[in-house]
Amino acid sequence: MTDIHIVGAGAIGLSFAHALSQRHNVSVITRTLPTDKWLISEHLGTKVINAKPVVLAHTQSLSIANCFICVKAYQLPQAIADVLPYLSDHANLFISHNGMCDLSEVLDQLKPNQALFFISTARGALKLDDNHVKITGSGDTYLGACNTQAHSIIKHIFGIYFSGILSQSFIHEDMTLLRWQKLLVNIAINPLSALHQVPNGQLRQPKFSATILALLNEACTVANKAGIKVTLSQALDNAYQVMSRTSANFSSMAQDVKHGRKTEIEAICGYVVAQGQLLNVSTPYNAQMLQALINKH
Ligand code: KPL
Repeated sequence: MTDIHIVGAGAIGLSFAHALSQRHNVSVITRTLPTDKWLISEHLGTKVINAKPVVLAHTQSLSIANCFICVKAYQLPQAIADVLPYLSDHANLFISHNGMCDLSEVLDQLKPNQALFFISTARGALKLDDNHVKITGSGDTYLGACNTQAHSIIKHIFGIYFSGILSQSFIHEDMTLLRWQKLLVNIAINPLSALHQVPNGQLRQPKFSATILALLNEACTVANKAGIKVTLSQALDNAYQVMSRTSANFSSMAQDVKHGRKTEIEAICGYVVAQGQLLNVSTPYNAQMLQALINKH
């Protein structure tokens, strides 16, 4: 049993907190103390999540050995800056977010024995209210190593925190490919589900297929020009598989739009548009999604 700190009491943060609390001591770092206990609803019913809330500003001395940061792409730099001073010299830092973020600044700030991992998850999780999360789908979760230290311990880490804890979890050997594969799934699902306010499964309707194809075609062309070996047919297969396995879930972007929150569109379609400009690939469909969702902020 080890100590784990989780940053982000959103749907994914709380679903990880619950899974990890079966074997480890879990604390969730929050800005203010929650008013109620955190709850999770799964097919077996509703349970209290066995995790302790921690407010960093209230703690005198804290050494964090394992930290899972599950926040929005645009919150990542601040979340990392907040926990960095508390990380132990051999800390394992796990980040999980949608879209692409530049990790070079994070990597520059880590000490030689601090490991950085990326978690790509397609778990369907829905926040019912501030303290209550519902598991709505069973997508795969992948762990990838972002620095040398992480590479050297990934199998050991996977055994402690993933195997037998997070169902359908795997190690992925190619970090860059892993992040692109996740990006492609989010490009196919998030913007359309947000604009039409439909659960993921409804995107399988034929009326959406031409747009999904065009969005992924642009993104795969950009990826291929950048030297990333993805194929359009694989990207479509992955996206439709996630739609099926999380069919009842409202994507994180659909939920953000519904609640009037900022979305991650800049890190998703915005990334493809920006890379397309650099690589001379035209990306009108992604640009249109970017514009439509920026207007919702
Ligand atoms: O990552 C997701 C999200 O909602 O942001 C998927 C995998 C699409 C699950 O809904």
